[in-house]
Amino acid sequence: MSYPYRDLRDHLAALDSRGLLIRVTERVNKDTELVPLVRLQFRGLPEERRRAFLFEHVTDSRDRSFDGSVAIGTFAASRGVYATALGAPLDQVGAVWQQALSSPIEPKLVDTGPCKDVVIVGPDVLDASGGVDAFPHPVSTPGFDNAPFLTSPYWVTRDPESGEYNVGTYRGMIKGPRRVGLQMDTPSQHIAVHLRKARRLGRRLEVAVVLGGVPAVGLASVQKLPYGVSEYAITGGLMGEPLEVVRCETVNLEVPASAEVIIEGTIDPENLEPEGPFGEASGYLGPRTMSPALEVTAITHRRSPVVQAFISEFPPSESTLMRKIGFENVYRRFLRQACNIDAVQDVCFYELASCNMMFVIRLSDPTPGQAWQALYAASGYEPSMGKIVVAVDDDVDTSDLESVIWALSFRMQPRRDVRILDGKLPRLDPSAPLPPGGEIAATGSALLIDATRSGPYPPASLPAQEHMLRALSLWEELDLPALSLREPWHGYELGAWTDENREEARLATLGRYLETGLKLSNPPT
Ligand SMILES: Cc1cc2nc3c(=O)[nH]c(=O)nc-3n(C[C@H](O)[C@H](O)[C@H](O)COP(=O)(O)O)c2cc1C
Ligand SMILES: [Mn+2]
Repeated sequence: MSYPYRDLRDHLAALDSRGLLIRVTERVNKDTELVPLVRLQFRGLPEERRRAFLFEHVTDSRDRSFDGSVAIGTFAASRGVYATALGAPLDQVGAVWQQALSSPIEPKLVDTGPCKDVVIVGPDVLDASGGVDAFPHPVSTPGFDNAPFLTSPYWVTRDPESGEYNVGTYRGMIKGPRRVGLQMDTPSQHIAVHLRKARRLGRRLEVAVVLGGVPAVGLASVQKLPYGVSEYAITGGLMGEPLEVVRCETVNLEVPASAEVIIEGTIDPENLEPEGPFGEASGYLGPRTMSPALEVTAITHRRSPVVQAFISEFPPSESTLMRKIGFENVYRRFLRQACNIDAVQDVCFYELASCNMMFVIRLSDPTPGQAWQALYAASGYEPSMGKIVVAVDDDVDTSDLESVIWALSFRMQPRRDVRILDGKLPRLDPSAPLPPGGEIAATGSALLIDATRSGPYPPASLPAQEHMLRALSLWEELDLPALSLREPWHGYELGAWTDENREEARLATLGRYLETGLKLSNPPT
């Protein structure tokens, strides 16, 4: 299977043909109206009814009009939108990710591409064109954010020592025609590693910020991959073919050929300046931090560019849904392959926990020790992720939090089954103790909970499957309302059940319970 899109525009056409795109032709102000309109569907519609938006007539609070449009929610307004971006049926999303992670494909260099339609180089020309501010970047949280931020950028950099590529999504504050602030959540972000190395070598770091292009780049760019794994190669894995890249004008970097906008420049790793605050996936405004800034040397773009934004901030959002799907696949593979825990079936992340704070690992018949192995290993993948990590058995439906609460309530004893680990990075967590300087430090902790059954259990107390199946046909005959059944929907044995229990239950279904009554009377009469 090869990837169906050459660029973002092909993907928008696919969304449109599936009824998943809302085109807005009315004038909409990007500084005040645009994101609030899209936000409403995340506060007022169920996920399956949410759609992507394309704003075709964008203005701003300075009464500017823009040659181009704004696309938002186009990767993950809903699971259907995400599957469309991946170019796969909904039930194949996991399989495509597992394939991409196990079979990356390196990008292919081509001579030129649509991202070179317009080339703007040099400080004076950039300033005269408006530079990065000439594009309709929306204000995400009007009333609280202090600027428009790039929310869907792919920051392309190379390891200053090895030359290896990294592509990561980090928000960018629009500070001037030639200046974009870079915010890094944690020192473990890969661009932060590149900046530390550049600083040690006494060099500036070359950067290209990509907007748009084939959607697969963006799905890889927000993914938590190990350091040294190239997101370009994972993009190729997702596409089943190499990503086409072109050379930049002013920096030694290659970028997706069909991108809408490329912002080239360098960062002085010695220079930090205030950035933010900005609405975050924690559901709160994030702090103002001292951060580096990109000094722009060139911009290249397509004619009438489609400027993409991710709707992020308060969860659930496009950001949390795309990270949920990504993380679930990365953690599953990590626990099963790298950590050798075959009992792991899947890992579920929760959008209201920003997909960083809480996750539940589902294990099938774990052997002694495997639940703790999975809990410690999952906690070890990334210092800023996993404040609450829970292990459950495979009869728990992790996508249904009520089912998780059932496991926590009757398969867990706090004194025996809970551990608290120290040394986590409390990312965007206002409840965490702040060290005196206000700098991020490992002052967070993690709660690990083994909520798997610790031994044989009595049966789940629902009627046995044959009786529930019979009930289902009766239900239909009686023309009762359509059901959507929750797991579990019938009883099943869990080890603690004897031949005698089984026989007594059988007799009861045959109406012969008085025989059991007699047996259980003292003295028998
Ligand atoms: C909408 C959105 C915004 C994000 N903003 C930031 C950000 O401002 N800073 C940051 O460090 N990570 C941010 N992330 C998370 C990173 O994209 C993620 O950690 C990714 O793994 C970074 O790439 P890396 O692992 O190569 O460093 C954001 C993710 C999304 C989906
Ligand atoms: Mn990376």
